[in-house]
Amino acid sequence: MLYPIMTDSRTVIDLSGTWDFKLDDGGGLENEWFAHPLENPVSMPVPASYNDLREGVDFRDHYGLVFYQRRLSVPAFLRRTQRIVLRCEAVTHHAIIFLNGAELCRHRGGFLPFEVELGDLRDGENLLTIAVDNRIDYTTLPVGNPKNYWGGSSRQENSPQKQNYPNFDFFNYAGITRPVKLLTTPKSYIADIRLAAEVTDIAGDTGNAVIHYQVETGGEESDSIISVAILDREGRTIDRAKGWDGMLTLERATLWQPGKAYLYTIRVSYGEDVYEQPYGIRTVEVRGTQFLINGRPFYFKGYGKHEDTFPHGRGENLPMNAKDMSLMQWQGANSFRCSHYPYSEEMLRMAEREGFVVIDETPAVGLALFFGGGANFRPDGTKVDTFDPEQGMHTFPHHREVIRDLIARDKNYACVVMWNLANEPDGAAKGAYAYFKPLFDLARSLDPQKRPLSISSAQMAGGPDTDVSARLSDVICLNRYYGWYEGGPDLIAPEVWLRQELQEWEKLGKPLMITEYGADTVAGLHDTTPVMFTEEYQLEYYKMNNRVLDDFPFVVGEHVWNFADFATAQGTNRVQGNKKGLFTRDRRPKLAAHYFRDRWHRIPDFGYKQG
Ligand code: GCB
Repeated sequence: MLYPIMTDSRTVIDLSGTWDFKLDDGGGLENEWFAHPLENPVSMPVPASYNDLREGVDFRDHYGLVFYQRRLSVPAFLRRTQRIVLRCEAVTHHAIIFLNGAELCRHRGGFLPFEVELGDLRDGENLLTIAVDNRIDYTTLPVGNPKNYWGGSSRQENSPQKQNYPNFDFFNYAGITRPVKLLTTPKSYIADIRLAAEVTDIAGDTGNAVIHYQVETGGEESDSIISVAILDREGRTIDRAKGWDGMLTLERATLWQPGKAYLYTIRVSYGEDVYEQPYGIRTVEVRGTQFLINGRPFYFKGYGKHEDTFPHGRGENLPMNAKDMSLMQWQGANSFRCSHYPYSEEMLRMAEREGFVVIDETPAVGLALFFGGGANFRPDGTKVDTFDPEQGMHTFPHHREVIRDLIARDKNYACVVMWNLANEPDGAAKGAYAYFKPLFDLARSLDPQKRPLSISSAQMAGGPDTDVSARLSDVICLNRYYGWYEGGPDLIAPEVWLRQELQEWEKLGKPLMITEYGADTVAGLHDTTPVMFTEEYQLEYYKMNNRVLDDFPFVVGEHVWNFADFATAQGTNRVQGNKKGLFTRDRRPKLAAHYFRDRWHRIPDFGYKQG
């Protein structure tokens, strides 16, 4: 799926702005709110999560549909000559699109783009309505619970007011969270480009590269020929080819490197249509216990993040993206994980330009009935397995869809070096292998670059003998909280346990990285004795954990949890959100942020461990 850009043949019209908005009263669809201008709407910015933008719990915790609406006029000359497509970058979680009262399409999933052609635009004004559904359950990703298993009281469960009960630890923000755009293309158009490079004779920043390309076209029949060219940063054409698929050859190509991005442009023409794809040439490979980028052993320094700011919620926040990138660079980090859902393409495009390494993740979080205790028992006391075909979770079809859509969107990014297919699934459960094996196979078959695959494993999935990740992942990714959930406030025994656990994983002969470790820390809480929740405890916690990680050559990276504090559902163990950030939610550093700054500037991107 191509990112929308303007070229000699294409336009993009951003529909961001203030839209009309109304919470459903339960009868919005039945009473066809989409067929007429909304009665008594409120103003709502697009893009943004709506939850924190008006006061009151009913608004913030609304359950079900909301309606967004705006009028739309499209110049007649464009309608005559071009194909007009509505593109939603992300609607969380499910969308129904209506144009002039008629349903155009439905889309499930809140973090990936979808497009629909607008064939029936009228002269003058058209009425565009997007109904957005925030309901989550055992068929959706992320997963919602039927009841509150996360520290709510039974009163809450019996309340007549229906609610979402996220089976995950971040606030269930909803709405039109990324831009809605109109894009136009010629009637015969370039639909997709797939790129993968083979690089040989790597020396320093260069290598000899052969880029394999495949172009897909769509729309009206045409006998036009596809031409492909690769241009360097100065706009010089380096090689050309013709046809649906083929090869471009570059001698001494400049490689895309962490911290030193170099992007070529792949220019594709087909009849009237022209598209330009930025492209970084690099290789990624797991060899033995090493993670190689351009043939050299890379060490991941960075974070699990969230798209979470006040008051936008998960709404795209370009200034904060820029600030985050700057803070990550200030700290000497080189990578982040898109925990726990695909991030906006604006963020990926920034990482691509800045040479920041990304682990791209599906929204498969909450795929475990072990959370909260009690979720996994039938009334008769027998256990329900997460992947029980009847009473377990039914996320498989949607999981397949999001893997397909994620790779369709992000396959050409050099910054994306690994696909993480799920966060903390019930990896030791009966049926876990049967569930995940086809998903790994699917991801491998779809990715033209055959990137490594992983799952971020929960402590409860156990060690290499029980956790399905041991059999399937190319890189073992562990979320571990030794010294917090495991053993905190003691930091002595947890150090021993972490060492013991890593010794077990080491026997597998695969590289391992820590994709989460952290301790809740309320900024401004201090003590001479490092007690839990103080900034001093967070610091000691990380020093202990890092001491262990440094002793294991097969550990190829450390991603702290989390880059910044973030909003969650309410519960007895969350103080206005999750406070494990190295930075506060408004991006002020805690003590540990300075410690990591010092540490990461001393750890090189390459060759830190002699694996
Ligand atoms: C985890 C989850 C993450 C939580 C974190 C925590 O293991 O992957 O979503 O926020 O723990 O802080 O408890």
